[in-house]
Amino acid sequence: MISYSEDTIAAISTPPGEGGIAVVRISGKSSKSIADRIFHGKTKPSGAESHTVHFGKIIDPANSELVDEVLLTVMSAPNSYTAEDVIEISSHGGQLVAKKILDLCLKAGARNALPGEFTQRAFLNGRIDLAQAEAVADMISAKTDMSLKSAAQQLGGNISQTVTSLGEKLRNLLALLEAYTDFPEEEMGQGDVNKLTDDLNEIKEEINRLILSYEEGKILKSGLKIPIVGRPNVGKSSLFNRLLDESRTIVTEIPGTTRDTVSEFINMAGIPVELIDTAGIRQTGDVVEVEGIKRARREIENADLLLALVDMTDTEILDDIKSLIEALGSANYILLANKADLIDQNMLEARKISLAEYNPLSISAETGMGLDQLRDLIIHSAGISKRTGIKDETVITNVRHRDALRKGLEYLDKVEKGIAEKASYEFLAFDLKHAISALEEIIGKTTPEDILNKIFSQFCIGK
Ligand SMILES: Nc1nc2c(ncn2[C@@H]2O[C@H](COP(=O)(O)OP(=O)(O)O)[C@@H](O)[C@H]2O)c(=O)[nH]1
Ligand SMILES: [Mg+2]
Repeated sequence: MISYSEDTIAAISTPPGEGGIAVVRISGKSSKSIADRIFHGKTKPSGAESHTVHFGKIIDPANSELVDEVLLTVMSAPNSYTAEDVIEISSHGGQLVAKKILDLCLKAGARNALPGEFTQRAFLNGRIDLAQAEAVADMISAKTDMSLKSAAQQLGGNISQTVTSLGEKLRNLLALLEAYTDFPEEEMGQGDVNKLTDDLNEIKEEINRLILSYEEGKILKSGLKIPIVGRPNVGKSSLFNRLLDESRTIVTEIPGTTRDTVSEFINMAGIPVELIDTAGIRQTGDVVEVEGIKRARREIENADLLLALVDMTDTEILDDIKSLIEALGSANYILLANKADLIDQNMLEARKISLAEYNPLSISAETGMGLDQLRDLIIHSAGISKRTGIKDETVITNVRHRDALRKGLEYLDKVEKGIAEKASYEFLAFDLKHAISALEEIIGKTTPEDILNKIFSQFCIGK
């Protein structure tokens, strides 16, 4: 195995702030000798067995001052997170202690780790592939159990295995084609033509399924963005708060007080849902209000789904519905008639009949009426079954993976077309090779350096 770098890197791997413990992580050739210089216990880190934990003191070699009592973990190459020698020092919590220990490591010869550099080393040293490295970041940022499960499956290698097996199948076809490239005059036998087209179709189908799974995967990972829109005073903030089950925004009777947008993530049947309370859509001369409405428009453009709210007690509700629907254009929305608690049963039935064309769901942000149905509608619109949740099939959650699959599919289409048009074997092989390399970008075999750097720079420091 080639070691990726001569440098030894160090960082605080626990999040900033106060906590019970903080962890400084060191990785690289000199991690043990660096630990030897600052750690004083029964055993020297360099003499310790791999995967053992040692109690001792961190002492500043410059002035012999005690910094902290710590537990030090030794993990020898290649059985560590980075596949290099790794030392982890668990000190008392708080940024100051950890910062001091990190400083001592730097003075003793380590350098500050870049964001994601530990994971990058794990990748470059061949311990995990790129899709798995990305899964590490997804696990850290997962917002619900279901997003966590899909990231864990990716870290476990489900995408890597799927891609590797597709790559192997394509390489078999490539071998078949290359056998013919030495005899360009010879026509391909019917049996081989059939095998090639059948296999190609099967592979294309699988790639297509993966591409389509991104629609679900995207939702699992990033969730649904759902702004609540409607005229001032229809109850947007009340609904927002009710759904959040806590009061974060001011609910008031003065129209237009929600000047900006407020957003919050909630967990709906395993899907992370970002609810956004927006300022009302309406004409106004007030500058601040105008800004809020502009922002609401921006939210509408980026929305997965909108909750379009009207007021059941409003005598001009039909006009309001019409103008709201017009304002939303082609966006995907659920129409809600709020404050249904304020009108009696007869009136409610009459309203339902007169609004039948638009079929709004009657709700009350005040009493909670209709909100279970609303939640079901939202889950349904996400295309994820509430009962089964995430399937065991590989689901693509990363747009980079989807784009690589699309690129691979385009090349396979070319191969297919080429076979039909009896293109030269070399031509077919050329496109097939491109398809393979597009797919293998997913696991990092063929990924350009700049894309690698971009992926790892999005990690936090210490990971
Ligand atoms: N009775 C009743 N009052 C509601 C309901 N939803 C909102 N309200 C009231 O309507 C007023 C405006 O609500 P608010 O949420 O601030 O509307 P927004 O301007 O659309 O955000 C407040 O006085 C709320 O208490 C509801 O379902 N039933
Ligand atoms: Mg409001």
